[in-house]
Amino acid sequence: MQEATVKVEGMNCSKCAKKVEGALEAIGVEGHVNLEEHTVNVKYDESKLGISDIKDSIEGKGYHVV
Ligand SMILES: [Cu+2]
Repeated sequence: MQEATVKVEGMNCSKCAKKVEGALEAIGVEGHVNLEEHTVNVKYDESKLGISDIKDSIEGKGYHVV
């Protein structure tokens, strides 16, 4: 398992957090949003996907990965 923290712009409420976490869950990533820090902590299997897939799934929900 690989762990990383990504900085995401545009998340401002718990609904945003749920949307991002749900999108990550759908690709098999355990995500935890920190709304104050504007970050998402992710845990993922690096043999199955990479950080670019994580960025794509977050951006697919309309948020910007910095
Ligand atoms: Cu929101």
